[in-house]
Amino acid sequence: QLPETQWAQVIERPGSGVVYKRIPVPKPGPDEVLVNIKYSGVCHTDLHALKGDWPLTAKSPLVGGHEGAGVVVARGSLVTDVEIGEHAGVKWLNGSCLACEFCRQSDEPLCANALLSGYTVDGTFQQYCVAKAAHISRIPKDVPLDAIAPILCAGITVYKGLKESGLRPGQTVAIVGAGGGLGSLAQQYAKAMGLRIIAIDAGEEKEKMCRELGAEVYVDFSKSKDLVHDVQAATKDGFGPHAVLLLAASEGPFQQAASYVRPRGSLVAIGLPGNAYLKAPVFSTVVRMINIKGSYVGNRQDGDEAIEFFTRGLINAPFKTVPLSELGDVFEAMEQGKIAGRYVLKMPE
Ligand code: 8ID
Ligand code: ZN
Ligand code: ZN
Repeated sequence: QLPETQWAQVIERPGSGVVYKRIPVPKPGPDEVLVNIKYSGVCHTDLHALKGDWPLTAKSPLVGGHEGAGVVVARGSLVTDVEIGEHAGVKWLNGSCLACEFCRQSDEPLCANALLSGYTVDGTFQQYCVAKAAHISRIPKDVPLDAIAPILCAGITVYKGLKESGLRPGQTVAIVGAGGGLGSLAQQYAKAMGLRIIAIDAGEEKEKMCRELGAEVYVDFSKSKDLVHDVQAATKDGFGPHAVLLLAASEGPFQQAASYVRPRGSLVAIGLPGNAYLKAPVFSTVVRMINIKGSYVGNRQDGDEAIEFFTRGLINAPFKTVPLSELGDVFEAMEQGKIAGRYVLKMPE
């Protein structure tokens, strides 16, 4: 009783825009499930994929999207632990081999054979999406599928990044790109973890949102005359934040954060601007004992933990819902840096 065709947003060739059209409903393989997506968040990663920003080849034609929340409607013959009708999340990590050293040590995002939703396999900007059963996230039935969608990439990623930062309760985190999708959720996770927040982004709409989400200080990078000074001055002793979460989709802050982080502090690079480099002066990085690292989504356990923070009512970040057909407009607003928080697409009935 599943339909033969469905609505989807398709990138037909690299560099083309998205086309809203009907395509066939895919069939799950033996170890896969088919999820009837109800809502999908729009991540800046989807825009990077559209623009071909990264040194990583994407599938073509491609259905993007990797924050999909919906209902399991079919399963392959080897799938015994997922029931039809269960609520599930489809994430960036669509699948991994589960057998390599990284998978065995629960670093599945590092798997050389990982499948990436909305990049190397079709993602969640369609009504029916295939995912490896081992990698879907279970979503309790009483959780709203629109609000949980952004947790499936943005939430998991910032939660993992905060753990990777080594921050402890009472310490201060600077969140760069605090007004965006990842940034809005990072503030809620940071607050729930007992951290103090310096939010860095641009404009008054984002400032208002950041203050509501838990930021003690907002530094507007478009207005600040001396960002390094302003960020350090936001801490009581003037030594700066204990860690910096770099969530911006532009290179500038990746060159600057080492200058304002606290001695012995950490920079956690999470944003993925194209063709960008991290830069830090060797001398001060050594004598100030700065730690610089990357953090990439999260493993299955991180995913479940991030969802649990949400189901416990600790995570409340704003999102706007529009129909799947309006994805092109969302990308345009995102390109211009005009989105405070996240957009979530509602699939047609
Ligand atoms: O696993 C990962 N590492 C991972 C997971 C998910 C997303 C990485 N990402 C990457 C995306 O590919 C993207 O590069 O994180 C980045 C942010 O994704 P997003 O939160 O979905 O993007 P957004 O909603 O557009 O927010 C970006 C914010 O950065 C601000 C913008 O104003 C916007 O609010 N920003 C920029 I662009 N330049 C800034 C600057 N110089 C800045 N904020 C402060 N200083
Ligand atoms: Zn994402
Ligand atoms: Zn593997």
